[in-house]
Amino acid sequence: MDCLFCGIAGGEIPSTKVYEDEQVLAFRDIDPKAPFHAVVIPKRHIGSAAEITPENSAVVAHIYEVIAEIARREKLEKGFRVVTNCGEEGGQTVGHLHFHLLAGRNLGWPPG
Ligand code: D5M
Repeated sequence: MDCLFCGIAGGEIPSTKVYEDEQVLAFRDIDPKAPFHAVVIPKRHIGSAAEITPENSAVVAHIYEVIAEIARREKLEKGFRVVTNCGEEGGQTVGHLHFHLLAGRNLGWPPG
């Protein structure tokens, strides 16, 4: 399977890591939309949020623990936003489940 984020998780494609454990990798977004912008992924391939099932969902809870840990490490005490784009109209461009972690400015609502 040709998947960009599987390549990053496997180390074949370089990234600037902000967190890593056995199940999860977080790295700096290549096209940041906020002063702090990381992408948090499960290392094991899940195509999108639409493919989360009872069998693979445990990693999603772990990802939210990781996000809280990154927020502590990066001192995002003023707040942050977590975004998952899903599918064409949801704005997903990479077909591997990922969570954008954005912080460092006032984030507008609703999103575009
Ligand atoms: O988000 C996909 C995100 O992935 C988008 O914000 C750019 C980012 N991206 C794409 N390629 C790379 C590499 N090589 N390193 C770091 N970040 C990357 P989506 O929600 O699918 O539009």
